[in-house]
Amino acid sequence: MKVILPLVFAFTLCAAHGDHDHEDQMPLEYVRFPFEPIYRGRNGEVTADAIFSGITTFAKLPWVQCLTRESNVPFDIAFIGAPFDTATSYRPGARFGPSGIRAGSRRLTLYGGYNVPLQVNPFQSGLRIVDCGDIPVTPYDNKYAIQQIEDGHKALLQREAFSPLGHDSITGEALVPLSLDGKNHPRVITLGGDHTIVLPLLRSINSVYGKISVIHFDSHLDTWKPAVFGGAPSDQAAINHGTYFYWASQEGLIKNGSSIHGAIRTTLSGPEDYENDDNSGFQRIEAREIDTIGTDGIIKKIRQTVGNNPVYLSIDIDSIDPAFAPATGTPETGGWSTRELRTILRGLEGMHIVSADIVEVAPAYDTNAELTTMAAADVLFEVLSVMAKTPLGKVAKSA
Ligand SMILES: [Mn+2]
Repeated sequence: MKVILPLVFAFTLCAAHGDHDHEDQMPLEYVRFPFEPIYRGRNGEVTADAIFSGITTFAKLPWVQCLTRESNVPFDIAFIGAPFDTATSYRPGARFGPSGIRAGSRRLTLYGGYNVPLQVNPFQSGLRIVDCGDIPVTPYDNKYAIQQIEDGHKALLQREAFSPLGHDSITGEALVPLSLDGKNHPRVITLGGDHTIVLPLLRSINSVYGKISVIHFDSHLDTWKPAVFGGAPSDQAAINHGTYFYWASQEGLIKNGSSIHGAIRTTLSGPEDYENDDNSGFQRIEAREIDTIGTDGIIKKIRQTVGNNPVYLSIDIDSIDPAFAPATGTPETGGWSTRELRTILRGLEGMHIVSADIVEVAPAYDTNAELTTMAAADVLFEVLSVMAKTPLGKVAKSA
């Protein structure tokens, strides 16, 4: 089996890419076909590409220049980096998040990528999954950078997906898309960046899905009023990684009542921060609730709140305890373990996650063992697996 899997994967990618004219613009063979033994030594022996060698994309997926000369290449799920960290309140450094997370993801396909608890291999699910590199983001002008992120995300999200939606697994009926325009759009997984990037990402999501439910894992609320978080000395300073959900709510991007925070444990300016959070449309799960209701109880709360609504998933790496993920902008003790967050994410199977992100990974504060970037990559492996198992559609008559 171990011998066959890599060849199957290589064939799948090969077939998926068909005869598009971008073929000769793809980078080195070992990036396109991460398992395929392509190098033959002088005696004709085959040497498999090693997971620690080569140019690092997320999980060694094919690199497609989605925003520039390969903008016509369709895909089903794309990873894209948003290296922005100029709206952080404490430790900067998340601009290196995308490259750090990619480095932490190198080993994801070492054994083939089969997710045992979810019983799926997202890399062999038939979906075309690519790494689009990073959105160009200026570190000199936040307003301009936020626009760049929105435009870059829209450029990916607003195209049509590579694969058809397929049929409902129970009834066999054809699925129809959840989008406003009735088209089948791809899913985008963004590698942050500080959490401010979610404001332009939600603007992009809004252009395809309208008001969206949000699942937000974070030790912090991020719905703070600008006067409370940062003091808002200027209009631009008022948009930062503690206020972006306040603005998203003000702009009508968030579906009230079916959005929820998980892993909250921040201190507050006062109880009124929770009133403001209520007004921003969120329910809350405190980090400490895991001691009483466990991961099952947390999954249940999330599913009851969000239901079958299309949902955007935003994961701050600081939802995980700094013992497991120290390399982040504003660490808070008393968080969930990496294992607990991964279990909770697997519990989202079947939910309509339209796109996702992981943010606030600042590799400079990591241990030599790369704990945080590895945790971020493994968390995304769960998200990718859930996406691979759940088509982004509904049965027409339930519309
Ligand atoms: Mn946070």
